[in-house]
Amino acid sequence: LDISWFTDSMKERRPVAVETKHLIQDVLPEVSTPPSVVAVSQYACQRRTTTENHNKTLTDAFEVLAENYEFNEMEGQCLAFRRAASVLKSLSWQVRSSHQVHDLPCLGETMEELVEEILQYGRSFEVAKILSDERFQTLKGFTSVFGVGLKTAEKWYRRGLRTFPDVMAEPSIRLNRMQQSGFLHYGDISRHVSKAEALALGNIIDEAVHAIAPNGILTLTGGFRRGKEFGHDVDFIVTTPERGQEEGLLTNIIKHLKHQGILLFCDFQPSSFDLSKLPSHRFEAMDHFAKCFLILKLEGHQVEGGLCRAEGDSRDWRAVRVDLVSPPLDRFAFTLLGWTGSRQFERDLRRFARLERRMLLDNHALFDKTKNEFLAATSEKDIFAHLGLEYIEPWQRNA
Ligand code: DCT
Ligand code: MG
Repeated sequence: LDISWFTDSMKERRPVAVETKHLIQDVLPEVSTPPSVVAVSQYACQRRTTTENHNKTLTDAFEVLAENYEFNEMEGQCLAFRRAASVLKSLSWQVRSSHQVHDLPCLGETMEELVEEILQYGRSFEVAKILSDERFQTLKGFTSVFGVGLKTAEKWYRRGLRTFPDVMAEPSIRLNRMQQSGFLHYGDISRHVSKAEALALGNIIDEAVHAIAPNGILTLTGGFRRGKEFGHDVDFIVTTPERGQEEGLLTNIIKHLKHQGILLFCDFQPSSFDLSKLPSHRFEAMDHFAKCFLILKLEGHQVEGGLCRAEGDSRDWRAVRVDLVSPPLDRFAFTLLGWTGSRQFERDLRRFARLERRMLLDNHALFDKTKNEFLAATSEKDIFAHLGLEYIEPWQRNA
């Protein structure tokens, strides 16, 4: 019996995923305990989470509860359920009994009972109640519109509005430009973007970048960099080795796309990045680099295998959401790590840095509070090394 894979993974402290399951199942087909050979960390940045989720029924339920807590501004509870869902996503095995989650981090007694209920009845009473709740459904619908956040959705709900036509017919509502485009292109941008479509957009933007700056650098990030097959948008980082030119690069890319007639919407946010002001007390979620939130027109002939189209749609184009962020080159590694996500992975990277290492991490920099200095990095690997973490590949960051 060759067990080198086992010792190798122990050396890497990698959860002994699929292989262990197969090994145990091959030898003892009736075995009911999961291969919890390696303890699961409470931090997502110490777990390897691929896109393969063996516990989707459970994690979907946990995420509905988390979202409902978010809608009710119960942040602590929301985060607790997001964390628990993330732990379950990292498992290389399917939970078949609630006892199996007993020793997992971030899953308390209530959550164990919830797992028990779902495993026994195939659903949770509380989740079903939330899904049929009018307020939940309405807020979910409104916040699914590009440019509509929870505050706005809540305001519309309190005014008695329940549907998109209600919003359109309400004379006192003045939609901003982003929301107008959000409603205008709702059908297209609420439909997922495929990997082929993301690659096609990559080609279009790459051509724009190189028409402007021959040594410009375009990098795919976000969910597609993590190996997802589908996303709600496509995220890219654009930068240039020329110091201070990155913001100009972005505005010129926008001009280029406009000239091509494919720019359906653009919200450009200039850079407010100032390294001398770091580290700020609140290492905020959104970074200060120049960025733009776009809606682009993608044509069928540009996409290998064609567009993701709604049934009965005869157009040969669709609208797609694209985000571009443009950091200075010496901030690239931090931006790449931050924008690759997942959000849960990022949250835990920062929490780990703060609580376990007395360091502050965000999309701009890593600051060591003990040494009172910034730690330089030219790659994601450098940042993991500074944090004393094993390197986690992008496709293992789907926490
Ligand atoms: N991000 C960030 N700060 C924010 C929002 C996002 O640093 N305020 C990071 C985390 C994930 C990444 O940017 C991309 O964000 P999304 O596109 O929302 O997430 P995604 O993982 O790409 O998901 P999807 O596949 O649905 O686009
Ligand atoms: Mg994305």
